[in-house]
Amino acid sequence: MLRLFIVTILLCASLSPVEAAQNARASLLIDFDPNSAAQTVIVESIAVDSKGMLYACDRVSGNVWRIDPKNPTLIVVGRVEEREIDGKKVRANVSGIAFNHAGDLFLTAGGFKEVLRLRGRDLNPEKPGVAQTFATETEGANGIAFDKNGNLYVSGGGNGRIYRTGPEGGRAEVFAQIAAHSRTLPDGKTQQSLTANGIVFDPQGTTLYVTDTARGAIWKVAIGADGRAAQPALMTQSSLLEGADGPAFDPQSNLWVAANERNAVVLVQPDGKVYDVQKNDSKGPLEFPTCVVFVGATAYVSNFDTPRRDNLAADGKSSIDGIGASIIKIDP
Ligand SMILES: [Ca+2]
Ligand SMILES: [Ca+2]
Ligand SMILES: [Ca+2]
Repeated sequence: MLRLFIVTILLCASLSPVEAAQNARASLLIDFDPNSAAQTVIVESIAVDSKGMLYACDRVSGNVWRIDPKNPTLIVVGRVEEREIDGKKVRANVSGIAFNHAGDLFLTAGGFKEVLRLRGRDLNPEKPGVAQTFATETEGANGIAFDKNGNLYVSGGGNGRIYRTGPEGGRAEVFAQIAAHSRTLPDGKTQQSLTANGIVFDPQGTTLYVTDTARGAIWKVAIGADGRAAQPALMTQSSLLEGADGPAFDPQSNLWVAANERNAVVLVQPDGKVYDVQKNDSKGPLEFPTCVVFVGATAYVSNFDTPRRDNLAADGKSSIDGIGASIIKIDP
């Protein structure tokens, strides 16, 4: 037993970070609806608080859940409510979710063209808080990130914009622009034109990384000392990145990206080289993954389970294979 342990340690020590990631084990953390594999729950992204708890917002029920990765059950701690707009019920359609340094939770609401906020004190299982408007004029609001000064950044999906507000929110301004691009997916009909999808800051909080789902690419937007954006620079483009979303840095400063179209999670080295970490067919554990977050060296990935490309079920039209909306854990 001890020998096995020592051999394992030596083996791990000799692995490169890429090999270690590729040898990591992917397993289910939580199935959002154990009674169904259909899209009864729709979760695009996960957030992590300072204690390593996970948070997710379901578009269908509007519930904001807290999930303890050590004891994974769904605890409702907040709510996102529908609105009546021009006589119709409109869902917030939350895509991105992130905490700021003060411990408040922010959610991008593409349905409202807004960013919503839940104060940390209102994330309460006894009396779940209701998310309120924080930033406006964020059309297509999708990814979300904060810089080291607490400014809020929001991606605009298909319009390629990166919006920004100060730490107090309010009307967003266009901070940077990823050039438009559209691509016909292998099904011959779906147009993929999301050029500004998931966003994340580097560990220094000074360069914003943008996943370009349409091109299968990563852009870097450096922020100068004057707070202005440099021209977006293409970091890398790869067929492995088709469907890129939900980026996160691992402890070695490699960027992990959910490649939703490919049912894969990929690793992008600082030099731009791209490798598959996990990839599988429509049966999972990855089912159209859309977001990666880290707690220590463990990656958590949310499954959106859209019926497309490598996630298309055996029936050729649904995503009913696998278990549906869920969170997957990738252990080092
Ligand atoms: Ca399920
Ligand atoms: Ca996204
Ligand atoms: Ca599925």
